[in-house]
Amino acid sequence: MTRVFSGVQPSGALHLGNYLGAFRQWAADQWEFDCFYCVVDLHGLTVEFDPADLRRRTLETAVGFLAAGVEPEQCTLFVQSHVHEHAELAWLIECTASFGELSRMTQFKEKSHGRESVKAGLFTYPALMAADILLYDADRVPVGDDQRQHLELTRDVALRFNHRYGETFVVPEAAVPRQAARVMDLQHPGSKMSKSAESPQGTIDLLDTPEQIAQKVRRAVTDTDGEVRYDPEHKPGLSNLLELMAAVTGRSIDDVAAAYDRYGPLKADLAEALVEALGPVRERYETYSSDPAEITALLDQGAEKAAGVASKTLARAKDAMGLLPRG
Ligand code: ATP
Ligand code: LTN
Repeated sequence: MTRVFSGVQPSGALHLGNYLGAFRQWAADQWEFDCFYCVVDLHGLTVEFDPADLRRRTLETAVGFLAAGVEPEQCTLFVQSHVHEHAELAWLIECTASFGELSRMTQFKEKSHGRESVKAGLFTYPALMAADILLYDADRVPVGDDQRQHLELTRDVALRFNHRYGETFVVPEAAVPRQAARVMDLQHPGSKMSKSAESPQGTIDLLDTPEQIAQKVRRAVTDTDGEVRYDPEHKPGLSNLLELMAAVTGRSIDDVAAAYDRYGPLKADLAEALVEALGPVRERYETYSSDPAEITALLDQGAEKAAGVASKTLARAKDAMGLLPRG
């Protein structure tokens, strides 16, 4: 059966971009494929963090998966640091990837830009991500558009490793959704909607109330020419709203654009469609978060299952590279 792997960082409150660009697809994939979903807390160490916040957000992110409809009996849900093989394989990957190719990663360039002090782990981040994926022999990796380059690197490294040391890894493919692969910030439509956005008004949080959702959509930045037309380059704000409406209703962007001749009604209908789509997510979030002990137990089971797969792949990779096995 096709194996799926994906991960999300415990770096903040989950938002509409995460849901439409990632979680929604992951929840659908679980019925068709053998899915491994991971809260990548080790990746969370690559930027500034507070230890108590990290711990809390790791649990919240796991609840976010469940809220989005990921069912623990249907897939393997776990926390990255619970399976030590991730950190170990990452080192082997760091010794396979080159300094030059890691230097070309745009996420590294963006996140390190203008900073005085940048953690070494932020630079080697893609090696850890490649390890996450390769440990599970994943064929398919559903991610948003922003992660394409990391996936290309993972493929390059897997091919290089197999070529140098013998067939060891499955070479994965990115599965980027056709719609909503890049949901933009409602206030700054030139940037992607992000957990770390400057203005909270630009990001729709998965746990926003219907009133908050409606207000953020109403205040979304558009333009002054008043014409409803899909044109991301010249009309980024309005085009983002059209894309969101298409993603949330399953209609095509052209259909949506043809149905409106003014911005106001589009915004009103979009707010309503979002409230409807996110309502069940919020309800599930509340149900699950009322029982943290249950979440801990689920994550324990997930880690055990994940470790069973990961330990075999790691042993294979160490052996291929010529590391002396213990007697
Ligand atoms: P940040 O918001 O701090 O940039 P992030 O949300 O990109 O972080 P993750 O939480 O690890 O980082 O992302 C989880 C998934 O959500 C990834 O598959 C990512 O591609 C997807 N994703 C994130 N932002 C968007 C967005 N604006 N549009 C579509 N997909 C997104
Ligand atoms: N880099 C990803 C998170 C991530 C991931 C992974 C995604 C870490 N490891 C493995 C897919 C597969 C991000 O920032 N969205």
